[in-house]
Amino acid sequence: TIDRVEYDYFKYHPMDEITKWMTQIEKDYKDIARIEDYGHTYENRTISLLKIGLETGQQKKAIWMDCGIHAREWIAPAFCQFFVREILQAYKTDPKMNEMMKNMDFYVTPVLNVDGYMFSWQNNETRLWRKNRTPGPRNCTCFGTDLNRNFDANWGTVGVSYDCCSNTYCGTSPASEPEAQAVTKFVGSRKDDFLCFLTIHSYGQLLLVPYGHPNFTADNYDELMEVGLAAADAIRQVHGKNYTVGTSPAVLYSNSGSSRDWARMQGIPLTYTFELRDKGMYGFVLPEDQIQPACEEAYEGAMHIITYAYNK
Ligand code: ING
Ligand code: ZN
Repeated sequence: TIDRVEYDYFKYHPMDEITKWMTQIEKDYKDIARIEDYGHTYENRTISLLKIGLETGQQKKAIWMDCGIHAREWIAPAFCQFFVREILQAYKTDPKMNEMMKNMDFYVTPVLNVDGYMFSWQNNETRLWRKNRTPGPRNCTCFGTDLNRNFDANWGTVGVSYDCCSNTYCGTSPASEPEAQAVTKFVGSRKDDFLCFLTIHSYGQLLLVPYGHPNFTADNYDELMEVGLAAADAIRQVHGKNYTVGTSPAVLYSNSGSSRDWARMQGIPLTYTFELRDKGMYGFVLPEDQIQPACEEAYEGAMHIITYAYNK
């Protein structure tokens, strides 16, 4: 069982420990959890997810969650791991979760940008790395594409840079990056199954809805806002933290090529970006004593959206 793992969910973990943790989860929950490798990074590391749900022999609905698309946002992988622990525990004790596991599969990627995440663990100078680790094109000597500007969703139009040294460099073409291709292929091949697509970032305490482009409005914008605002209420009830809900242009600034916008354009109805704690006091270097409260509140927010999607 998970208790036997004795994994410390309230510390940050390097990639090798997260990989071992995934293997341990698969072992401890043979009947319900399975690792699926679905792509490779630029540096040829495996991109893996945990598929969690009961085998029914039928085509099931699905929930997508990815963490760690941006390297330095360490609270995000910590949240994906916490989320997995919580749903596996709830599955045993909560009849509602048990029922969900019969009808849906949860696909959780703890670290999408594996190369970038490992680079951010290298030393103090690399701790704030954001992008992946693809070398720049032609005579550009910088590294990395912003994976959340690289998806095929109004790619390269607003809130991006074509300078490969920029932190918001969008890459050479839509989904030019292997990490974006992996998600595009996996989710795109079964897009009708996914009820909801949650992509986890930090920081800012925001719940962002599509679209990042100011000229486009999601056809279910009202629903996205209503569900998002209720999720923010659920979050506030846990530790009193306020989350702001809205589109990127309404809340901060426009952007294009995000995975959330891509997923919505694929027809997945409920797609959200979570920006976890904090609001800038510690920023990307959120102290470990905030991992637990940050995860507890975000779990309630995520479960609100997932429950709505399930019951709809
Ligand atoms: N923020 C996201 C980013 O890709 C975002 C999402 C976009 C927030 C635009 C606000 C405005 O930039 C982080 N923290 O990565
Ligand atoms: Zn981010």
